[in-house]
Amino acid sequence: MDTAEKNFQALGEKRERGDGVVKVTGQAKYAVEYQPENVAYGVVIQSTVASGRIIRMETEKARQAPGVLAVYTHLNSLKINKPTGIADGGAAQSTYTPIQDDKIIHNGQNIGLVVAETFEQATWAASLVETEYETEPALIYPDDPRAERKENSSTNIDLGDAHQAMAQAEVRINARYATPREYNTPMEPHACIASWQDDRMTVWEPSQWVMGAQKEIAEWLGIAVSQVRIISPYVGGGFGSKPVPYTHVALACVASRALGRPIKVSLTRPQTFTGLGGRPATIQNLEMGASRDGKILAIIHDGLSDTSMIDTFAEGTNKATGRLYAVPNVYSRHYVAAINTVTPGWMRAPGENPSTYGLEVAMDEMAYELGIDPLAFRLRNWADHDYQLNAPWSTRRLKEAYAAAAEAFGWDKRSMAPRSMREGRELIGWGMATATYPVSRSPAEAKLIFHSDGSLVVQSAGADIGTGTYTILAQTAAEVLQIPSRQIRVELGDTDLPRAGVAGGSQLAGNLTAAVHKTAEAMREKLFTLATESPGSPLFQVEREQLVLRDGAVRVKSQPERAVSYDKLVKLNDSLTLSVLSGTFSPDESEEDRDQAVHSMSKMTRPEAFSAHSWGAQFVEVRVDEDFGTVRVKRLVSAFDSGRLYNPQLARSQWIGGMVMGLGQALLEGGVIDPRNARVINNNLADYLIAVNADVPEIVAIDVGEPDYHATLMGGKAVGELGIVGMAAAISNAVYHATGKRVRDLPLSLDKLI
Ligand code: MCN
Ligand code: MOS
Repeated sequence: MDTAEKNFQALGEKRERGDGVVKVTGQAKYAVEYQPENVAYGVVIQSTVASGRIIRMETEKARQAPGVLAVYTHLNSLKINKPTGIADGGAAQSTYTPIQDDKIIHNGQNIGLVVAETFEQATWAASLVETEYETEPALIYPDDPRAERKENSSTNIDLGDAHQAMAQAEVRINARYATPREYNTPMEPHACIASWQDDRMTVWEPSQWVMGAQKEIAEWLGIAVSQVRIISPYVGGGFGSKPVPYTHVALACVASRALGRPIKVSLTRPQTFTGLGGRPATIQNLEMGASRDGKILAIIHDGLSDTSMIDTFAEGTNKATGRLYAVPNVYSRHYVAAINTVTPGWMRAPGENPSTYGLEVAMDEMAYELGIDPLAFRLRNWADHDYQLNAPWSTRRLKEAYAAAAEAFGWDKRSMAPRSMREGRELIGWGMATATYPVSRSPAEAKLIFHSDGSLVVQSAGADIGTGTYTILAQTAAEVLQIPSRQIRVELGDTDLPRAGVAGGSQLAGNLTAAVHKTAEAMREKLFTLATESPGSPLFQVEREQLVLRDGAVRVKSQPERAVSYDKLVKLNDSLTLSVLSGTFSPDESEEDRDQAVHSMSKMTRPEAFSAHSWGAQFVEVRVDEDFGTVRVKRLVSAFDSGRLYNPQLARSQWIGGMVMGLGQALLEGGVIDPRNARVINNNLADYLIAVNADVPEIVAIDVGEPDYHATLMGGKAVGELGIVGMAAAISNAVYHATGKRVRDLPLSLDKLI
């Protein structure tokens, strides 16, 4: 028993990723690595202008090229129905349907698909298609006064009387902050295989949400959801870009149905920059008023993000504004501006990320205006409850986070004045910011199956996009059923498996550990029943209360050697397997309601009586070369409260992954749009820079959380997106401290510092 216990590694304990070995040894198959028989290859054609319409498309040369099976454009269109957008209770991020008409709304729009026997033949043929356009002037920048602006009222904040309080404030700051279009750039580009067979569509598609994909594809094709199967066991990263399929998937599906062959469509890296969105550009104006002694009295905060001509995607720049500090008067609005761009979408911490960029740089500016240490200024405005929601916090170990990170960083050795710390030619800058991310919840199901050899399988349709879902679900079942987590096989990412929602909004870990935990408890009951009610069981007619599960067996508590092992119970069950399907839906919920919950985000909720969020404190040291303006990040030291950690090793890896992505956002990332034609110029990983190993310094990530059972059943809070929140602000603040120069638009490239 002792050895088993040692290797147990149940929920809350460290262990390595279960999918690690299959990934690093190449055994894990990603979507386009499947090779269905008779597969053909599709290559998309993208528009080269941003606005107008197609007046001529010459496809004959392409059709005649070797190996070509078909060329689909709006001139010989295959029908694709409009999908329901996420905001309206559907799963589609964009309602754009390709090749249905001649209209061009953004540069790099998918306007055709060439299908051939090989990828090379399709690529060559696609280059032979000639397209002529009638162009119209494009709206390129979100602050173009001609761009239609819509208020995104769901994020309005009206607390107290901000305008009056502002007028009375002794100290005021007012500044404009901007972030550029940013791209998710997962390692695995977007690519799928669609296969229509026997009136069913099977799609291998890298997905953060297979049941959302299933719904959107069924809508595109005008077929029942049950006719669509999505297979996505492994995903090479998504970072918010793979919650839903995009238009190349629609094209693959209709082409497969028309040709009766599986079709593989892989976007090239450049095509991923316009085949889907990325984080929209944002512009915010933030005015803050405070008393001389450092109490914030009012915030007036207006933000803007860009969206496409046809869909409203809002990157709420005020998501954190009313929440981080005790500010009695807040007025805030967020607007979207429609321009000629692909519909933007989620990217790690949509909303919270740019919101804390503006707010947390403004906090630093105000701290300097008042001459108060930036950390002390934040503590002076400590919110003992959620002012915006007027609700108590579920847990908020942010003071502990500030203290732990400040101590580990050595913040007390900082001198306040800009340019006051240096080593040789290097200016040293120390900066900090606060991080936060909300806890969301959605119901889910899970199935547990014991086989007659005693092995256990855990099933859920949910995704593991590199986060650790495989591992923590094994750990959850291990804890309840008392078997080593490594002996449990977890199956994920397939619509044939039990219902689950999106790996998005940093909620899947909480949702699925809860569902597996409930299901494992139901399994435990079933094991007890079999042990006590099967005449062939050695524990026949023993009182249930006297039983426990331990070491792979049902045992009598007082006499642990009196036991019946799980494999025996499976046999007593008179079958080869013993399975339980359960989860966190309320038992009276209908099948339709359950379907709706996982095919849209309409059943996603936040804890009600309490305001539940994860928290963090991010501290950074930068070194700025005085002559060249180059910024190097020297140290990242953060402390986080994500409640209970289901696996501290994996949570840490998530946190530091977010921090590194924030470093890239601060210093490197930004789409460059050609002002002549609204084309993304740096549409590849050579020109669109993301942080690489050489950019990343020593990282310290400290856990200060404690279980929060108001937040989730298993006590954990959000992890996946937390680390990126506030990081760009902390780096900006450090650069100000080093140089005395306040840069308010990302990225902090050296041209802005010289
Ligand atoms: N975890 C934990 N304790 C908790 C919560 C989580 O130990 N209390 C760990 C678990 O290993 C869990 C992981 O953190 O698998 C992430 O859990 P969670 O915060 O619930 O996030 P999701 O499972 O919903 O994953 C999505 C989230 C989002 S929204 C983005 S964006 C993002 C992120 O995860 N994209 C990622 N992290 C990513 N990591 C990788 N490698 N690739 C991506 O695309
Ligand atoms: Mo994450 S941006 O919510 O997929």
